[in-house]
Amino acid sequence: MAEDFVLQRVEGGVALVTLNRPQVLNALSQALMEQLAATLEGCDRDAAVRCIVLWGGPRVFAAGADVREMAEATTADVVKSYRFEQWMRIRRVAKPIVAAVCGYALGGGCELAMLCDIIVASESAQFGQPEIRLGLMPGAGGTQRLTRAVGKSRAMEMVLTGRSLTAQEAYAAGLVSRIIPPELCLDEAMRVAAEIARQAPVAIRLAKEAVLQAYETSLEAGLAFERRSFHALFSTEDKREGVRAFLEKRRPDFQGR
Ligand code: CO8
Repeated sequence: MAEDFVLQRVEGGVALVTLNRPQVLNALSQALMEQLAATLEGCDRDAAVRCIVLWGGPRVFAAGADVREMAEATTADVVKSYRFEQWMRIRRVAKPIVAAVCGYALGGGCELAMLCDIIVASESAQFGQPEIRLGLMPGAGGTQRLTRAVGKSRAMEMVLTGRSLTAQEAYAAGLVSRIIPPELCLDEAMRVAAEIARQAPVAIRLAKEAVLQAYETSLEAGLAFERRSFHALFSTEDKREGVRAFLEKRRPDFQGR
């Protein structure tokens, strides 16, 4: 029987997805990444799920790619491997993903947290790209997403020295949206996700796409993308329901139409 490296449960519109290789600090083996990509794609297709929380348990988020697995790999092996496709599949998940980061988020672990849409960090969180200490460099977005998130100088220092950011430093740099005591970190991420899950699903989807466009395009093109998405929402039932509920001073009941 294959091991369950990824666990999942759904409650109240929120899917909680848990990395489950605690004995190796959730090292991101290809098997784990395959299960993770498939699980997140499943959540994306599941109408009962409106938002996803990804966490690695109370002690660690993920200590990076599985170094043992990479030990003997050659350039040809990694070029031919399907591992980058797994990351692209996660990137294509349309529903919002909130990362709840307790403890280490290193290397691929930091890159995985950054692939999520919001990072809620425990006071114990540490974010780093230590690949340089292995004679490597980040390979799943670290040089790009980290630089956009924390700025060139800090990203350069982290990537070139392997030094980590504490939760406080990550918060000050804008990498994470909030810092929470360790025992409350998951609850807080679930609360944020539940709040997102109550919003209009089509608006949420277009809004996530529009924010991500800020990474991809010029300001002019991003503004045009935003405007078209804004226009599109005017034909949804949820827009009518949201506005009517506001005027009638009641909570909206969004149906995703
Ligand atoms: N891979 C494999 N096993 C790991 C990893 C890892 N990344 N991290 C920890 N482990 C294992 C250890 O080998 C150890 O196993 P064992 O008990 O069998 O010896 C167990 O987890 C516990 O680890 P430690 O005893 O080392 O725990 P400590 O608390 O002493 O240290 C650290 C914790 C500081 C996190 C330490 O484990 C460490 O430095 N880990 C490696 C961190 C690292 O270098 N990460 C980057 C890896 S490279 C990478 O992520 C490239 C990403 C590119 C992605 C591209 C994909 C397409």
